[in-house]
Amino acid sequence: MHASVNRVKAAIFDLDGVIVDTAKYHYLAWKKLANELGIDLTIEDNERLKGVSRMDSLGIILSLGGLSFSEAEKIKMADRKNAWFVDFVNQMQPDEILPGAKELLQACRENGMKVALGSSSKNAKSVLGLLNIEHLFDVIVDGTMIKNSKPHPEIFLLGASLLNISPDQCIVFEDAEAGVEAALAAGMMCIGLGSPAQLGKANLVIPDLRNFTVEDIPNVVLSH
Ligand code: B16
Ligand code: MG
Repeated sequence: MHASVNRVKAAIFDLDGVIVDTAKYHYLAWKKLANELGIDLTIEDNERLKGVSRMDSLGIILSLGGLSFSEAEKIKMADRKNAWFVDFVNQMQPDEILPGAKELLQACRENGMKVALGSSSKNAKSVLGLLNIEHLFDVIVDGTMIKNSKPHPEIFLLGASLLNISPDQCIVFEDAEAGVEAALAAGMMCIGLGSPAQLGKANLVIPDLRNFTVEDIPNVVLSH
């Protein structure tokens, strides 16, 4: 008998907005920068920044205001935004891990699945360190390791390859439209966390991980 090729053997988790509520800190820091430039950054605009690299996010904000700057000026702006973000993150408490996230990471591991992080953030490792949850990941792929940020599939394909698992045996948890697109482009199943209006392309959309257990992962074969 052939094993199903789509048996899910690995879970790849986005960080901001999936494991920890840092998405709100990215928003606050970008909003502060945007407001200084006379640009209004709404919650709706912010959806376009989720999962997107720091410099690409700045590009989207500047285009909202119809502004353009030299590369050197843009790097200074992005550095200022990052300093504000890091200040917020350094004040974060371990209870800011999103409900259900740690339990799901642990349950995946206990059931023989591989677990990876797939985050566009260059701050991902320090955030995991602050929360003391690095040990829950077999592989960590972050914004320092990739050339193309989401919606490009590079981040998830690198995660699968480092785990040594075929992409069609991976499932991705994402809160961003760009992240859902990246997972699907990588040939992976994707569970969207948030609103179906935003994440409708995902195979399944749930509000958060609160009531989601390892048994709810489609095509998973549990070892317990
Ligand atoms: P940094 P994720 C993404 O992380 C964030 O969603 C996005 O808003 C941010 O711009 C990006 O990381 C880069 O972050 O400035 O810290 O390098 O959602 O892919 O975990
Ligand atoms: Mg995210």
